[in-house]
Amino acid sequence: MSPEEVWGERWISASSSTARAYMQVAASKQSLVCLAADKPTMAELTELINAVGPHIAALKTHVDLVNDWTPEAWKDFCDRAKAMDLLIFEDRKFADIGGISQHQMGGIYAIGAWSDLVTAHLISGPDIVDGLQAGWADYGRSGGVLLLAQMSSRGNLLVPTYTYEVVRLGTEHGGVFGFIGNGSRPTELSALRSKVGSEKMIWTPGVNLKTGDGAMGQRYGDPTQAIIAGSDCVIVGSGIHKAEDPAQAAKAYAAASWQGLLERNG
Ligand code: S5P
Repeated sequence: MSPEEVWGERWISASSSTARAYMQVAASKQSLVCLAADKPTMAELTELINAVGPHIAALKTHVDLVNDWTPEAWKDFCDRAKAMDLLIFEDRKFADIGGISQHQMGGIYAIGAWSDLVTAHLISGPDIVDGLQAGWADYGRSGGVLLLAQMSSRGNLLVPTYTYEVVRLGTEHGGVFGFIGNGSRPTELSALRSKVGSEKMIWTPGVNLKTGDGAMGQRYGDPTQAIIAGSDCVIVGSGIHKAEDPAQAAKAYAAASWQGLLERNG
């Protein structure tokens, strides 16, 4: 199926070339899964991506939790992801003023040099998005920001009035790729989708084939239900990387997410 056939309105309304690139890869791999590669060593990260790369459409990293990080090993890892057509999404959850966020795209990790997407809170106001765009421009690159509109964790403070302000400001900004929504609660997610409209992406963590409560306040919902409710990508960490057979698990999440897209019908 062509991306337009399977994504329908979202494909037609997308204004971002990165969103289209994602939708194309997702359609060709029949997977709306972003792997949350939360492993502490470069060897484990490499082993994981080698095993699951064909079944995922994007790669999410937390560069600052890797114990043996080196620029060379990281470059190798990113090259591997690129060869598998994966967008690289650094989940840094920036939250500072614009100018500091710009410089935080640099530093030792040089996030602006290799990330295609980053997460940010909008708590400091909309200039953070310009700061992050300037951070990519410092490396002669561009990228997209995913704003946290909802969170999956229990007791979070992103109340609906805050969520909808994030959506209002974010939908107007060309540097915003989309929003993080709560994958564990389909009703909250449908409400978010109706506010966001069809142009921007919603990506959702808090997803596991085994639904219910996770460790330390994490909550999990079902991948198919999340896509039907309006998510465009399920972010899955432990469901894949803690499975006995991560490749088989990634395949199962891919199938569940794809089924959701077919049921949603665009
Ligand atoms: O609200 C959120 C936002 C994010 S980006 N809740 C989350 O869990 N995340 C991230 O998704 C979190 O940082 C982690 O990398 C991943 C969820 O991992 P899992 O092991 O619970 O699937």
